[in-house]
Amino acid sequence: MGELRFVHAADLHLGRLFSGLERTTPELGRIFRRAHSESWERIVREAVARKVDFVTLAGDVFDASNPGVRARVDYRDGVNRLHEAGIPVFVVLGNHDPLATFPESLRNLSGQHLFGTEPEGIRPSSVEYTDGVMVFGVSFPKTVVRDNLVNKFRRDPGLDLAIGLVHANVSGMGGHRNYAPCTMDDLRAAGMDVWCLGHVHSRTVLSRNPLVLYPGASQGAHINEPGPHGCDLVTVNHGGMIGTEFLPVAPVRWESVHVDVTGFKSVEDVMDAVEAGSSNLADRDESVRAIVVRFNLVGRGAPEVMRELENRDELSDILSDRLSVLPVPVFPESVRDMTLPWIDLESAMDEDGFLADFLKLCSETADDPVALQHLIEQVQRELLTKVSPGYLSQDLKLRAAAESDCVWRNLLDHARNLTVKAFTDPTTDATE
Ligand SMILES: [Mn+2]
Repeated sequence: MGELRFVHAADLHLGRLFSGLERTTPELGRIFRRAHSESWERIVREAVARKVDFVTLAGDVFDASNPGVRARVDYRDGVNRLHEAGIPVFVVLGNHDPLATFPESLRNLSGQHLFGTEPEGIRPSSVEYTDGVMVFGVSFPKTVVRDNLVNKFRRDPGLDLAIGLVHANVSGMGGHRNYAPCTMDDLRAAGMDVWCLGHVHSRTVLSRNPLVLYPGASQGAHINEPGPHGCDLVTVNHGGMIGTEFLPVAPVRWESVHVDVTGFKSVEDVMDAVEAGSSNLADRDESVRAIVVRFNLVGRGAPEVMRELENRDELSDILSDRLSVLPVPVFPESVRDMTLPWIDLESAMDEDGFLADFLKLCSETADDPVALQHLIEQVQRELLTKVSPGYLSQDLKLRAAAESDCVWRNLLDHARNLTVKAFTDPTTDATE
């Protein structure tokens, strides 16, 4: 077998719009509206420029099961460009774009192989020695798939290279709906050399041999999908060695930035610090055209400064104006007050009254494993019934959180600080 290279991408979510980014300039608005499509255009450009043997897409190509015209046209244009360059596309569908409702007009595009709802193996016609290489895939028939799809895959004997393509949740990865669940053992048992997966939106390499790869969503969609996003270039060399390289393509980057406001005398100082913290965020990533940032104010701010910062809308407007002219424009997603209360918590605890009782309760709960566990269970129960797991912050990804009391202590501290600030008047309790 000669050297083989292909691009693997997943979770393009074409047609998805960012919510909450309406208050921006027309230029940034256009970048935001086009971000998901542009990430797909760049995947196509990378594949053509690198003359890869084929492209694989592992589900959630579209954000909606009935995608709009623009998303359909953008997808079709990409497949056409690849076809003109002699690069076939292998596609399986996921929970956002299951086969039952996949647009008729896109089912039989030239150069596209759309897998059905039973696993099958296809030999890429573009690859030399095609007999030795097969791509196996299966699509979601409908949105909710509780079956183990990976168990149905079987490698054909005599193949040099078997690639499995599926939208699935391996080992109940936190923060994602448990569709098409499977385990690492299931993946190994199927005998594939490479598993090209989709569903988990942050890039994750679960194993090198066999290569088990989630490339992540090609464009992060919100603050809990931060950092670079893109696709992977998978290479199989003459000796059968398999490697993969991440290619960043997302034009919009999400980031959280901590700004320590301790010692600042004015809101102007805070603005300058925020601007300084925004200017080098995309230093080494030339694919980024705009950055959306959540600013977390930390430390202990002077009461008069913090009071002025309470007008978040005005603050966001000013930041928006100042940061949109940076070389890589920055848009403030929000400004969060994570600062410490103005009062001294230790001495407040020694006094009488509601605040002291509240502080004692917080402190006792943090120190008592049973009480902390009780609180964790209560919070998780509330969150799980009301919030989609994708929107929970990294700290609340339940698997990690359950194993780490430290995460919960930090959250408890944060809740305590917010409550104390709500109950204390900075103008009378100013201690600085
Ligand atoms: Mn997805």
